[in-house]
Order: sequence, then C-alpha cells, then structure tokens
Amino acid sequence: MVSITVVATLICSASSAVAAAIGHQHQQHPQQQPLVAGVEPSNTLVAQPYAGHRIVRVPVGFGERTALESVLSSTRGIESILVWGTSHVDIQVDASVLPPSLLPPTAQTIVDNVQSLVDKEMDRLAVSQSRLLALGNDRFAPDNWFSEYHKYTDIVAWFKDLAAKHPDLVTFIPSIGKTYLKKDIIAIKLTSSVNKLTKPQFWFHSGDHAREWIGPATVQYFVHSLIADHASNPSLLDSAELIIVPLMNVDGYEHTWTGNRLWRKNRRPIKGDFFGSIGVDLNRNWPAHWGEGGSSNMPFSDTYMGPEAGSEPEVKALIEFFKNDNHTRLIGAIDLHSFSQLVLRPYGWTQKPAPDEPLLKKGGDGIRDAIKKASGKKYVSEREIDLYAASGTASDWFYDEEVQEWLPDRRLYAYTIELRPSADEVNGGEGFILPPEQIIPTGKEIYEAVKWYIEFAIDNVLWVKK
Ligand code: 0X9
Ligand code: ZN
Repeated sequence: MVSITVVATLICSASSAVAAAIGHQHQQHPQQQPLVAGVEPSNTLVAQPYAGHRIVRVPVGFGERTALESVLSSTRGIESILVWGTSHVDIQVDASVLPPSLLPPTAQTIVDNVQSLVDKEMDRLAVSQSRLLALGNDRFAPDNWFSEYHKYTDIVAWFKDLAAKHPDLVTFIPSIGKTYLKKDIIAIKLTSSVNKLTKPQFWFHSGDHAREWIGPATVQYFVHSLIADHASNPSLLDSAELIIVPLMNVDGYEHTWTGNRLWRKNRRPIKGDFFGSIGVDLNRNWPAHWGEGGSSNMPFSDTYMGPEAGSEPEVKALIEFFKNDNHTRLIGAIDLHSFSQLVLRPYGWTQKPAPDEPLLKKGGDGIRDAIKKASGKKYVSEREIDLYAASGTASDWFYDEEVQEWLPDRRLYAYTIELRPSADEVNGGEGFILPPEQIIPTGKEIYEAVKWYIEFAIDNVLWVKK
C-alpha cells in the first residue's frame, strides 16, 4: 500500500515537472472552454479527445481520500477521477502530459487506450442505432430495445410509448423541471388502480452521473419487467406505487453521447475566474449536510459541490417533485449509480450510526442477497461512510432532516446502489463503458432486488417513535 505522502509527492512532482516544462497552467479539459451563457459549445465530437489517455489504478489506504482528491483534481494530466474503492482509485490520465514513469510504481494500467475503447463503442452505436431506427416502432420491443443503450430523446420516446400501451399502469410526466440547457427531466408513476390513493410509495432515480449509462437502462428494464409480470403476478403494483425519475442529469448524459463519454457532472458553466469550469456534481449538491466533507469547493473538480446547497436546477427539480403533495406515502428511495456492485446505506457524511441502522442494514443485506440469488453476482452491502465520506448526496437527503421535516412520522429506506461491473472485473475497460450485453442481466438482478426491497419495506416501515 502506497502512503498518501508518496502518492501525493509523486503526483505533485509529476505535476510540477510538467508545469515547469510547459509553463504552469491549471488543469483545463478541452470540454471546459468558456461558454456563451446558455449555449452548449461542444455538441460535436472532438476528434480523438482521448488520444494518449489511459486508465490507471492507484492503491490508496482507507481514509486517504479527502487529502488525495484535491491533489488529483488539480494535477495537470489527470483528466478525471473515475471511481474510488476502499483501497484504490481509478484515474484517467493523459499520458502525454503525465507519463507513466511519473506515476507511483504501484500504479497499474487497467485500460491502456481509452480512445480505442470509446471509438469501439461509438462504432457499435452507429451500427445499432441505424438498425433500430429501421425497425420503426418495433425498436421498442424488449429484445431490440434492451440490446443497446439509448440517447435521451429515445429514452423519452420509449417511456411515452410504454405509457400509451399501458395507460392503466403508467403515468408519463413530460417534465418535472428543466435542466440548465432547458431540457425536460421526465418522470413516470407506476402502479395499478387497486388502492391507488392509499398504498405506500417508493422513489427511484438514476442518471445523476452522466457517464453511468447502465443506471437509466436498468431502471427501464425493471419498469418493463414489473409491467410485463403484472398480469400473472399483480400483487406488487397492487400494493405499491413507484415514482421514478429515470434520467436526472440530461445535459450531462447528452454530453457523454456527443462530447465527452466520461463526463460526470451537469453542464452548468461556473461563473467567476475558474478556468472556464463547467458542472456541479449532482450527488454532492443536495441540501443534506452539504459541504461537510468528501466534496470539493473547486469548480474544476469532478466532485464540485456547487456554490450553495441545492443550487443546481436538476437537484431543485427533483426536490420539488419529491415533495409533491401527492407523494406523502413514500417509505423508500433508491438512487442508482455505477459502478462497483455496492448497496450503500446512510450515512455518507458521518460515522454516527443512522438511528435505523439495524433495519437499514437488514434491507441493504437483503437487496444484496436477492441479487446474489438472481444472478450469482456479488454486491457488497455497507454503510456509505465506510466506502468513503461524501456530503450533499441524494440518499442522505432521502433519509435525513429535510425529508424528516416533511414526513415527520417516518424515515425512508434510502440506498445508493452501484451497479455492474465490480471493481475487480474491470478488464480491458469495462467500467462506465459496460457492454450492452450486460443491460439485461443487470436489469434482471435489480428487478429481483426491487421486488424484495418493496415487500421488505412495506413489512418494516421505519416509523418514528414518538
Ligand atoms: O461518489 C458518489 O457519488 C457515488 N459513487 S459514484 O462512483 N457513482 O460516483 C457513491 C456515493 C456514496 N456515498 C458515500 N460514499 N458517502
Ligand atoms: Zn455515480
């Protein structure tokens, strides 16, 4: 295990050596050019934006994250922090700026050519998109639809089509609010007409982080499965209502299709002298102990918390929709991300155990076990803080004070689920760029987990004892 000092020293010395050679400038991504207000500059693919980029895994000790993160975020040649594990961090490095010889000796290259990985995906998408387009409305048939990832406008079309085909079960909400680039954030509600106004409600959202394509795809898969199985097994949609925002960060997601495949944040330009930085991490911006650790106040960082709690239009839209007058029966909320195969429960910002830790653990462990039973895949169930500290996250907001004030008689079963692949399976580049053959298997295991979770939460509501 390399100590923080060694990693930081090596990375700092790499940074300063390069800075000395080419004249010090702060890190600036090609996608982070200053914008004309409200105008998206980079909707065309930059030619070979990842030439010379590799993905490198650096072992780090638990607890070293906070100190290391600011070093990594501000080091020239480090393009993005991709994923933190408990004992490593995966970073995207521009080897022409920060050559491997300047990285710690323990750094292991897990993808040596990011460009070819993205090129392969884009080539495949070009072929499958024209194949699907030629199918007309048949492209929505499950075997066709779940064979590939889809653009935002196609995802919207799929949900509209679903609602038109199943008006008894699906309500399509065309907009719960607009993104910075004025795109509609859609939502759906899924339930049967039985006990419509009295049954417990569950919240699901995904796509906070633009590059995590498997999240919105998985949501679509379990929605499809719940509907397909309703006729033979009506009990679930008869006993629960699902309120779903399948794609929160529309602007970021679109940018991953047209500008930068590995973009994480939203696309709002940050005002002030911040080197043309764009974007806030939408899973650091919720008014839940915002800015209390594990997030960055540097706008160029991938975990930038934003100028204030709840500053981002996407977070505002979800909060407003969550607190809709018709959502007073919520008892659980899940935020789906990727990757690493984790079921994470509150808290993420403090070591203090959540008041409902035993039941939250039972729920998280049960989700893990339902997945294992469905597919054999191992997910780890743990507290968020035991992975790493983060504040201003969605799942802490679901569980904590603000929702408590609004629904004072209960707390929510709140989880963050990190989908496939596992950190150990990132061979040759799977990670955020997960092959589409994984959509159905991931969807199936999460469908089983969702069914188990809903039944468990209904049987064990977290009532607040007066
Ligand atoms: O860091 C995040 O926002 C989530 N991971 S991701 O790789 N999808 O970005 C996990 C947040 C979990 N919360 C804490 N660890 N506190
Ligand atoms: Zn994420």
